[in-house]
Amino acid sequence: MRILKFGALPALALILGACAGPAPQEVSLTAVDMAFHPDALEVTAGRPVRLTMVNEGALDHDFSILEMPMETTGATAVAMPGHDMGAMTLDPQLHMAATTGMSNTIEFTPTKPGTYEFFCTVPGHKEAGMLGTLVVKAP
Ligand SMILES: [Cu+2]
Repeated sequence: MRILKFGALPALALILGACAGPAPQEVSLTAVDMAFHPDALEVTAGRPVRLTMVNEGALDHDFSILEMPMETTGATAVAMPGHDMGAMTLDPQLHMAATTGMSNTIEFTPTKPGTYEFFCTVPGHKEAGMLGTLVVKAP
């Protein structure tokens, strides 16, 4: 009986997981003044990505990609509570801000393999080194 109990739990988790669709690819990075760590991320096309950014800097930062073929569910491609984009002339497809000491999470599914640049849109930050590459691999 005991063996059956322990065996049934992972099987149940597997079934529940399958019902919720493919498991998201968990990716995380840290923003500091003025860089992203790491500055290179790698994901697989066609699978949902759950990206978390932790802001360990003293300034507000964001993670933005100007253009990338992707699927999103609703407003998840733009997450920026308390973030002033008033002076911004850019209109990034993917944009997530985190104020100092906070973290934020965004979800999207990249649909086309390639190498995409990400950067911080706060004026002067990209120039100071806040940029990196997101590599989307073929499935
Ligand atoms: Cu920044």
